[in-house]
Amino acid sequence: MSKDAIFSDAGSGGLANLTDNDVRTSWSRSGSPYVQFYLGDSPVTVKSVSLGYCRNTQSRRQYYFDFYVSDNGYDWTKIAGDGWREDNLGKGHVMGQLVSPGAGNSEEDYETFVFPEGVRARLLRVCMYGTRMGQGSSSTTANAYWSIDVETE
Ligand SMILES: [Ca+2]
Repeated sequence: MSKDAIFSDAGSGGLANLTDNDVRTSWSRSGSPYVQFYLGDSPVTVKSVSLGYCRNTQSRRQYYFDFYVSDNGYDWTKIAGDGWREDNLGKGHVMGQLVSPGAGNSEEDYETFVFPEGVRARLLRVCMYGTRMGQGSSSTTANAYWSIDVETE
């Protein structure tokens, strides 16, 4: 079986920037893309997923997303974790930590989501839904990350 270790429905450009352990390189797409990780030919336990969020020079941001897992690429299960922040729009997504305005990326803007015990899968998707912008309910379609790290065992 030949599968890309990392894949996106929004194209492959820049995807390596998410897994290069380099805070200076990032990946961004507007709209509702997903980034998919191929975890192995047989299911592995997903321990956590960590996201590195990109800043906006002017406004604070909080990203919206969900994590889904699958064994076959057709049937997907949304994961809900203890203490994960719910989005402020009532759409049932997860909302990331507050990212302050600023230039460039920061290692501070990194958040780890510990999965419930017993989640095993061959594929994992981070489905992205844009960004809360500022303090109210305004949002944008920006999805911009400098890292996505999937920890398995
Ligand atoms: Ca990077």
